[in-house]
Amino acid sequence: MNKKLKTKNSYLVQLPLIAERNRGNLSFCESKKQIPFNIKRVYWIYKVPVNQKRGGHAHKKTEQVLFCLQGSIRIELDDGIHKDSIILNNPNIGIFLGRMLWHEMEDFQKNTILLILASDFYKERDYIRDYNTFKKLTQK
Ligand code: T46
Repeated sequence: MNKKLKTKNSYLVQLPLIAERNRGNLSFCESKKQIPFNIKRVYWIYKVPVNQKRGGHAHKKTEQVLFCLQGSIRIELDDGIHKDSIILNNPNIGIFLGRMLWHEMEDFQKNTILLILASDFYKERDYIRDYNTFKKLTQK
């Protein structure tokens, strides 16, 4: 069951979990199933120093799902009106980030690994990296 959040265009993605006694766990996701778009890009973030923040931007069109495969982070979401603060610390539960959501990742635990599935190729022009610009666009 996916859980909606206060911020628009966002929800928690619960993946299938195959937990086998003595063999460990397996989770999976597929395009247009657990992931609501065709995956065009995969990237991962790791070896982030504790106390370092990342993110601090919104995407005009790109949609993404983030999974914390190891460790823990807090992700701060802001749609211009509502805010959410979510801890990601379960490889089985991701977060869908749709368009126009300001997001910051912080409180990285040591050795955290974040995996991100994206709906589009990397395009710097898809980023809004200035918060005031983001605010203006979301108040329209
Ligand atoms: C996001 C959060 C969750 C590339 O060349 N290709 C890529 O696919 C990506 C993602 C980044 N880059 C370059 C752009 C910058 O020169 O890598 C550098 C670091 O990117 P950035 O400072 O945007 O990294 P984060 O961790 O702040 O944000 C990243 C993604 O960029 C962003 O889309 O939503 O993770």
